[in-house]
Amino acid sequence: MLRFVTGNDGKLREARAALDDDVTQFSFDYTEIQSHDLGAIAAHGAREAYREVGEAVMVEDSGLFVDALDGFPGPYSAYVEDTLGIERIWRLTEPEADHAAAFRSLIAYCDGSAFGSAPTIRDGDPPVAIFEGRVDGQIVAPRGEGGFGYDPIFEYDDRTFAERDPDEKNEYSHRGRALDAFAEWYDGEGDA
Ligand code: ITT
Ligand code: NA
Repeated sequence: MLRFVTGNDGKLREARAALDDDVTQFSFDYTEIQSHDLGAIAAHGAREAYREVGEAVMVEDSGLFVDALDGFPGPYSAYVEDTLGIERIWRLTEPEADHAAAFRSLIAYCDGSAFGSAPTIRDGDPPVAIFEGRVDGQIVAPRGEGGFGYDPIFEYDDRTFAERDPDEKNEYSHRGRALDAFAEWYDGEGDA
């Protein structure tokens, strides 16, 4: 059983679709530190959540990086979604020649132990294992009813993420890729 510390139902749905283990939502309002480094934000949250529950926890921090906007909204994606909204991000990008953007996902896992072979380990107490996923696409006018957040304005291979079901989105998405990297490691030894 894996505790996913998140208040975002879309993230939870995708983690459940991607991981064989049963994933439990754990509500804990960890401190989201201000950083350009999504891995540092997730690692800090995972450590804090682990100290609170004393059991294995997973935290995910993600964001949308628009090239023509110098990577905005990036680490501020959640705040910008709540304030400007996704339609405004499309409007800001529309006049630009380049509509390229990337979604990035950083998963942090902490179970209080030190890890031998995770792809990336954040030293500190306790150590945290980090897994990353990224997908490159285009910002477009909103289309589709599925997904969550910025999905209607993120097009990958002629369709937006909001035009795909969770399994299909996981095949290509930043989160799907980070979850795959996590699962490969976790099924091997994270669990042992
Ligand atoms: P947590 O409780 O897990 O922190 P959150 O929604 O606050 O949930 P983040 O702090 O990681 O998540 O902020 C991520 C922002 O990027 C948020 O606005 C999401 O809607 C957006 N986002 C992340 N992944 C996305 C995806 O797959 N599709 C669309 N939007 C996404
Ligand atoms: Na958040």
